[in-house]
Amino acid sequence: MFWDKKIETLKPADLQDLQLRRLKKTLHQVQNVEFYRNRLNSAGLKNTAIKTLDDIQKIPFTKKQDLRDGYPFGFFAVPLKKIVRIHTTSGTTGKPTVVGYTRKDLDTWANLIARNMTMIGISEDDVFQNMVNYGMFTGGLGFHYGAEKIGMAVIPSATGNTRRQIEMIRDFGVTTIHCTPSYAMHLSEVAEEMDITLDSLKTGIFGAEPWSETMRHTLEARLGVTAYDSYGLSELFGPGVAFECPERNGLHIWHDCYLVEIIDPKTGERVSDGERGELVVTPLVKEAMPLLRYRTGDVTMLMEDGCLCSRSKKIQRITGRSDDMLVIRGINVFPSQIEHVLLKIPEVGNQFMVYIDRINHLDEMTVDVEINRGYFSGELADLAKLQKKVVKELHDVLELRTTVKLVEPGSLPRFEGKAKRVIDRRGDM
Ligand code: DLL
Repeated sequence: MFWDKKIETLKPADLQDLQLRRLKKTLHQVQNVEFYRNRLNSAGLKNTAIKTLDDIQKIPFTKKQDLRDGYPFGFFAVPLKKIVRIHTTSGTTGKPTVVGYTRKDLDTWANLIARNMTMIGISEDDVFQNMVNYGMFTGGLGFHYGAEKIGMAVIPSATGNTRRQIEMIRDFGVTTIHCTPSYAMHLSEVAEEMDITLDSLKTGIFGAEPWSETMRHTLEARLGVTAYDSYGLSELFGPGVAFECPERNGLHIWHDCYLVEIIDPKTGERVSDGERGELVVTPLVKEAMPLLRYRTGDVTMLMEDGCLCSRSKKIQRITGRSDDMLVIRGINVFPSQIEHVLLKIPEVGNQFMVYIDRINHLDEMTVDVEINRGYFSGELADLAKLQKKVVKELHDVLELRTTVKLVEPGSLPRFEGKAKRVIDRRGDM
């Protein structure tokens, strides 16, 4: 199950040769970007300063804020007439980040997506429903063209109208779906309400936000799919950067296209394989918008063990972002940890919202969580017991006291794209 076997299974020495050649080309390409010309000049780095892959550590990091400051086209390394597509990130704070693609970039990107889908056995025999936003978000068009390249039947259903989505899966015999894990959860709830079992489904590709192993099991049981994790970010084309193989134990990140470093987010120093830190990537194949040592903000580690599939080093599933990690009364909390705890308690549903407030100078975390009627008696005494149980389980994992409110099933917001389950109101006070 290889799209490009030679490249996907390159021996380490050959891979390093290729990476170094591509890195040098990238360094040449960034000279077209004023930001990088100035950066490299002021760091005293001539082109000849980078002789080995390790020399890359001499180059300063590029941060998301740098890209924002370059709004809109400051990071383009080719004239606008060579750009054939523009995407932007959602930009939760400040200006969105703009990403440009040349024709060659779009082809490279589609090939990467095809690599990922082929790796998990998807072929031209499949019927693929792409249930993500088709606008500025890279997940829609990114997967669309990769899937078409393989030759399967692609249904560009995008988001919304969940009942219609479910009917299409049933009526068109859809075998593979792609969406955020939160939308997959919602889809499974609506399918249950409609009393429809989605028998044709085999594979679920889920990504664009962190999700836990518990969530994987829940989605697999409810939708009857094998669920795969897909990772990417707009600045590195979009989806397709890293993907699980059938082992489903870590994601293969494509080292021929992305030079990977893991750093301690505080010191900026590299950490060893097997140690957790922030993922920093230098893309090696981007034409329109080359980047050097881009800090993704995502927390992961390079895994030490090889993989049965003979592809190269994997990264661990992303546990969250170093920058949206919550610090509550000094304790670091990833929203994915909260989800992990809640999904293990059958009496509560899989929908929750977290609110963080500062009351009398103290951080307070409130978790609203839906009751699961199927598992819950409805007795008031049991309600109090359940509430205590959720508080305790959260405390055991987070080492943090929380206020838990049990709410009616169906009363919390549902999400079509990335879920926004944490509302930090501390800044509002
Ligand atoms: O989310 C691209 C994408 C689309 C990936 C579809 C996978 C599937 P952005 O909107 O730029 O791009 O957001 C990128 O989302 O830095 C991570 O913090 C987070 N993220 C993406 N995939 C995963 C994942 C797309 N599998 C940001 N696990 C990244 C955890 C993820 N977080």
